Amino acid sequence: MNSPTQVLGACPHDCPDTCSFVTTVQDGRAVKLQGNPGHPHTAGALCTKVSRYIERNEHPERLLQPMKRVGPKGIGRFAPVSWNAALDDIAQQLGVFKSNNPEAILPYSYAGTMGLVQGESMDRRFFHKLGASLLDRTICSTAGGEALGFTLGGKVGMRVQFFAEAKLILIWGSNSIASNLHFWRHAQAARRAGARLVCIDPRRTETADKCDEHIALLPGTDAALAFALMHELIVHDWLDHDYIARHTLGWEQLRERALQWPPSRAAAVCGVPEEQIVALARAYGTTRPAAIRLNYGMQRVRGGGNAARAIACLPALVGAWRERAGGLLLSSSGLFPVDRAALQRPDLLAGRRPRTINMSTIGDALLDQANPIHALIVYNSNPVAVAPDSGKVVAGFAREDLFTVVLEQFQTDTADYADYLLPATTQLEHWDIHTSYGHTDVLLNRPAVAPRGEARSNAWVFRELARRMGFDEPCFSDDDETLCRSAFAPGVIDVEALQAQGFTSLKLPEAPYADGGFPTPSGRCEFFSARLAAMGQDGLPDHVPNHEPAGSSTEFPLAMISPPARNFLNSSFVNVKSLRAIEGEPLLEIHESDAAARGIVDGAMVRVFNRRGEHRCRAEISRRARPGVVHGLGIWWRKLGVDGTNVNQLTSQLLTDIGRGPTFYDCLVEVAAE
Ligand SMILES: Nc1nc2c(c(=O)[nH]1)N[C@H]1C(S)=C(S)[C@@H](COP(=O)(O)OP(=O)(O)OC[C@H]3O[C@@H](n4cnc5c(=O)[nH]c(N)nc54)[C@H](O)[C@@H]3O)O[C@H]1N2
Ligand SMILES: Nc1nc2c(c(=O)[nH]1)N[C@H]1C(S)=C(S)[C@@H](COP(=O)(O)OP(=O)(O)OC[C@H]3O[C@@H](n4cnc5c(=O)[nH]c(N)nc54)[C@H](O)[C@@H]3O)O[C@H]1N2
Ligand SMILES: [Mo]
Repeated sequence: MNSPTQVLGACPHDCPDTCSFVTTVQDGRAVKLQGNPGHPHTAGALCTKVSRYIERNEHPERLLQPMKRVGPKGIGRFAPVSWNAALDDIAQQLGVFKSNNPEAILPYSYAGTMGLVQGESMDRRFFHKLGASLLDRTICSTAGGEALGFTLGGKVGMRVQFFAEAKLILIWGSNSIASNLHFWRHAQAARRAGARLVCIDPRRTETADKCDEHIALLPGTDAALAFALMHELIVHDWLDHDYIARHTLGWEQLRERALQWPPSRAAAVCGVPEEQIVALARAYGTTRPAAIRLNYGMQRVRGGGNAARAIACLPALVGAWRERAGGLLLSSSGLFPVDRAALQRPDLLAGRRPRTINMSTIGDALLDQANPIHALIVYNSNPVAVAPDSGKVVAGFAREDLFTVVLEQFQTDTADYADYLLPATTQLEHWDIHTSYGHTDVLLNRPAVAPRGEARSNAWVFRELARRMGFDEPCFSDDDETLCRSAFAPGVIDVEALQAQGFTSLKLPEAPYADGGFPTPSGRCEFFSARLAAMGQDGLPDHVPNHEPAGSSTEFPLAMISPPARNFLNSSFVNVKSLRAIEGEPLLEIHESDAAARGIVDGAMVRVFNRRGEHRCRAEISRRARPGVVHGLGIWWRKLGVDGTNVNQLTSQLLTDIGRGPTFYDCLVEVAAE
């Protein structure tokens, strides 16, 4: 037996924490995986899911060889083929589509890995050169992200570690304990030092349980709450007039709008007691430093963009940005100077401007006969499970005339519809380099073990396809390590530190907007956005009601939200037995009054339905649910659900006000006992 070695890696998953981990390797096998104690943000601790990453890697159902469909689409029957045969045939078929109309080819990918190499390098080069349709990657964060861009100038904000020094923390639209555990550490440190924690979330989450106060507003009413807070800041003069005068734009107009929102009006819209709003405003107006951890849970509704803009105005009004422990953090990803032009090579489009297809409406896009998609290459995503309005998504994927290639680690719901299913490597088996949307460090992931079976990295697959299609630019021969090196221009990050310790921190000011200097066109926090106005939109934020507001329909009287389950990561890990055992089965949390009105007892099988479809699962009468709102915790694999559906059978393809995002949490349903 050789002595064990330790390999530094990075968690690839779509989570703000982006942990640094250490894999212990013995005789070519990963025997232990732990959080890196040397990385301050990870602090040696991993979440339950990723501490099971070896179980996921060694899973008996890992895909180990390329396969070709046998039998009808969707039943998931495949026969093994060689890599050469698969790649030759795929290249040949894509070549035919390319010569007719390359825009009939569509890549579909998201953040199955957040790695810059396996997620947005060789793949993008390949599709740019091909002239394929472009994909608008909106499924998660564009509503809030673009909204923040209009107000603050980008995905920028507080440094996460300084939350530990705040005296008031609003956790707004986030279940931090489940989905941002390493932020929660800082929030707890603050609380131990006397800070007050307020959770703003329709669901009484495990995070809400541990906060000092929980404001259980109705889904999609966050802007109304934010305006009522502004109203109180104004009438009590809890404003930082100097900061407003020097570092904001559009104050007079915003003031006028906010004055239309007395707490009583917001209380009626939000469905919460007026006193709660008044007390929150007082706390926010009189506590220093005050920090807001905004998160994407609040922007998956029609008015999500406007709500994010309204909330992003608050710190400037009270001058919270003056201190390093004050301000707001939605995402830190805009702080990383990634050289995307070098990684993705948009110049390979050579002046062509292919159409763009919104990934959040893939159901409609696949069923569109006027502008057909003939070939789909899916990687780092499981759209059949995660995209809204699954009835349509499934109908699209089931088209016999659609040529579908899926690169995957497992046979997901999407993989079942593949013509070719290609085995992908995991994070223990490939190179990558990572930024983060919750902290400000760059991480390097070295492969710890050899790929299982014939698994190959995404970048390898696109390199091989490029070669077969005769793409002979030198950039198509860059190997994965070279791709890692091209993510940042020379001198931008400390490469030596990155290689030695697995991470390197960006050099950033502690309180980035203490003296203004926002990355907006005006350099100010733009309450009023001339850019939005020029697009024909409201230049000021507003409360934009849901497409399907709670209480607006007698036929479908319940609002359904479908936030992530703690032990899954979107639809990843659902197939890891030890984690699935904790989650049990697909559940619908419902308040006892809503259950009683329908004759539903705890644990009963129920039908959840609306005009888009029906989903059966078990009901749990739960103190986590408020009256009028039910929770279908996601995102289960359809094939593991009761009748082969999950919550997305009910969600709609309607989009957000800003950012063309999905509206998963803007969804009315009715529930019936079986
Ligand atoms: N364990 C785990 N961690 C994850 C994920 C996972 O699936 N599982 N997913 C990862 C991904 S992809 C992302 S984008 C991030 C998501 O990170 P967050 O955006 O922080 O998502 P959640 O923590 O699920 O928080 C969503 C919360 O928003 C609440 N919510 C729903 N509608 C509204 C609303 O209208 N207003 C307000 N105020 N709150 C609302 C939900 O009840 C839920 O508790 O987490 C990442 N981390
Ligand atoms: N109802 C409802 N629906 C939602 C949400 C919700 O809250 N409610 N959340 C939405 C959000 S925030 C998001 S981000 C999306 C997420 O949706 P997706 O981005 O599709 O995320 P996952 O479901 O985790 O699927 C990622 C897949 O990538 C695969 N993968 C991982 N690494 C690699 C790799 O290196 N190579 C290849 N080829 N494959 C790899 C994994 O095995 C996994 O099957 O879902 C959205 N859908
Ligand atoms: Mo996400």
